[in-house]
Amino acid sequence: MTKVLLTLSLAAVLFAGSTTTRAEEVAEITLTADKIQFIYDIKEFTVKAGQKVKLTLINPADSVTRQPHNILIVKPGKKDVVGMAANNGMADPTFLTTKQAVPDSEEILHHSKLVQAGEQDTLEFTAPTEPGEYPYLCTYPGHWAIMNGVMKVVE
Ligand SMILES: [Cu+2]
Repeated sequence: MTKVLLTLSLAAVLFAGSTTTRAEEVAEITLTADKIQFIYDIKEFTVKAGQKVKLTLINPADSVTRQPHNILIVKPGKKDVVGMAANNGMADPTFLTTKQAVPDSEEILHHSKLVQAGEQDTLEFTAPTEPGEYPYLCTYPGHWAIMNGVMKVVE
């Protein structure tokens, strides 16, 4: 009888442990913009579907280009559409100020502000529940074609 109870309680502890690790663990990701090129230091990262994500973009204080950067996470396959919309955004005089270089597009899931050299911005969001490859890109004019990467969402 004692042995059965002991086995049951051990199973309960193991079960509780595994659920807390999976569902409540926050994925903390930090991307740093390059000092010279218009690229992020990380080309891809992986999160779990439905996981809480804390994503920080750092623009280094010793940036040589002094370029501002942002980060947008978009729907699968929509990097080019959003990038082109950013190119067109330049016609809008508020694009780099009020809009923070974020184009009007329904394909954008999350975005940061424009981060100046020596600053950073953190996005907190819940990862999509649908697994897939979600592109991220910087929509400061002229950057997105190379300043991009992929957030992989897995089960
Ligand atoms: Cu950029």
